[in-house]
Amino acid sequence: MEGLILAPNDKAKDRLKMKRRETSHARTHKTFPTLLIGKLMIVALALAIVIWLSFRAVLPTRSTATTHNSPTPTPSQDTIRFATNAETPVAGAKEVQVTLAEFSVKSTAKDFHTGIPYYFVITNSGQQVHEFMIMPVKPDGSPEPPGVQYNAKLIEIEQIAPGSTVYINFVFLPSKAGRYEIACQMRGHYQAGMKLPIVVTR
Ligand SMILES: [Cu+2]
Repeated sequence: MEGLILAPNDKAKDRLKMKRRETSHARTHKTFPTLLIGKLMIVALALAIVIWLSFRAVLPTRSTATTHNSPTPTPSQDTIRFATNAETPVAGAKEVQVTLAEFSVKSTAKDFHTGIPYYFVITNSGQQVHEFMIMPVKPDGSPEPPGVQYNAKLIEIEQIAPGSTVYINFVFLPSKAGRYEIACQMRGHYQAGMKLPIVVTR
């Protein structure tokens, strides 16, 4: 606010101030490139921190997905099983034979109970590659939307070659009681009939 209303005898002082201000302005001009680089560095640093933080926020989800993708050697107490290799039956496991073909799913058991270890022996007796999935259906038995089915799947064994057999131990958790389908979700296979309703009770 200084300098808005000036007494005449203040004019000299004011001129002096102006001069000083000019000098400091010139000084600012001299250091301007340095200041600009400094500011840019701060902005870049802030950006780097923001990017790093957002990556950290995304990473835990990713690592969870990776964990689920890696086959577990022990019988599952978890909700999702991924396995492509052979397993031997755990003690007391009930064997269930599943046969995949074009385009059908057959199983020696359709009624399952929670808390019991099942040993699935899954054979692809067809000419094409198939997969073994256990995915939920609605309480009335109609399929959930594909996204819901896929996200809530209990087991997924992909890429079962023609003529090969895969083995997996699985325990249905009590919280997972409900209606499911053994299905193959390879392109068009589910629609062509590769689904079998099963029921899991407590
Ligand atoms: Cu299939």
